[in-house]
Amino acid sequence: MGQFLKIALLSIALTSCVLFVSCAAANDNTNTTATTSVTPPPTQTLSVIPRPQKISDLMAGRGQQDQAKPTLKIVTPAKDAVITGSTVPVKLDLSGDLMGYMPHKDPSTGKGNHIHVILDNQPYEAYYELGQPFELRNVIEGKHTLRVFPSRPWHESYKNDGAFQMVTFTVKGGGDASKPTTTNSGQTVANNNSSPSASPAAAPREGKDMASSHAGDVDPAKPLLTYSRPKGEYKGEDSNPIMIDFWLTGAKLQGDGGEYRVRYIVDDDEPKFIDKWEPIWLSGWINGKHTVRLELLDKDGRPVENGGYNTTSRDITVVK
Ligand SMILES: [Cu+2]
Repeated sequence: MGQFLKIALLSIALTSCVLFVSCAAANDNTNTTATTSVTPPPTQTLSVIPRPQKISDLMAGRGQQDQAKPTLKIVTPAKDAVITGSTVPVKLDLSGDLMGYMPHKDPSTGKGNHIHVILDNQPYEAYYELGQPFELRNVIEGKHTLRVFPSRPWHESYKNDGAFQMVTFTVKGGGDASKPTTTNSGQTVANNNSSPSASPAAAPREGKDMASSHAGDVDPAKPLLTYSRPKGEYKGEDSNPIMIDFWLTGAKLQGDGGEYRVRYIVDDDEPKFIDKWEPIWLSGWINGKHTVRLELLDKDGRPVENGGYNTTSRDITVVK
């Protein structure tokens, strides 16, 4: 660069500095630190909003269904069953005070009541037609847990006694740990990838954990937080607001007369608390990948340990 050009650029720079400082002074701005031209990343400010009107409208169109008290029974796998092979048939029995509640996917909307089925601490899979078989395939060897509870078309769970069921079972032989565990309809329920031959660069499936899926040492008699929503990808109007919903067993929250709290952390934001066992709706999401973490805390604010299941993080994607 020529000497003349350097001097010319320097004087332009100096002039702009002087102009910047005088402008700042004129605006009585006490912060006169020079700014850079780097655009800060967009920030996200989430707020808790009341139950959205469109969900209240859906509820109004469902008759008495939202007052139903559906109860589930896990017929198979039986409690403590030992299953040889890698396919685990899941058979559920739905009863209780149903008031018109029945799982079924409406072919025209792709929505409907369904059961959330959770293998170990993986994201749930939806089970819509209880009359049709539901299988977990390529389940890897070892101890596993299965959790189920009824849900609404907008994925809010029923929270009555008997709605939630959990069993522990063991798989002998098991599937190929380098391949995902799926349902009979091909949905991934666990990515496994615990085998050294599995490619570490394998693309994560939407909203699915990358960890292999074994049961933690879960004690069903101890307080247990079961993460349900959010998961996966949220598009268009489904991305505002986004619901957080979970199941609680053996623990009553402070706002419900108990001593526990649920802490949630979105991305690197400050921790927030849920003190009543109800879904919350968060609005203000920006496009991109987000992490939602739910934890069960005791009265002293300490995480409650139960086989590693009481702290769960999920990646979700928002596409507006
Ligand atoms: Cu759902």
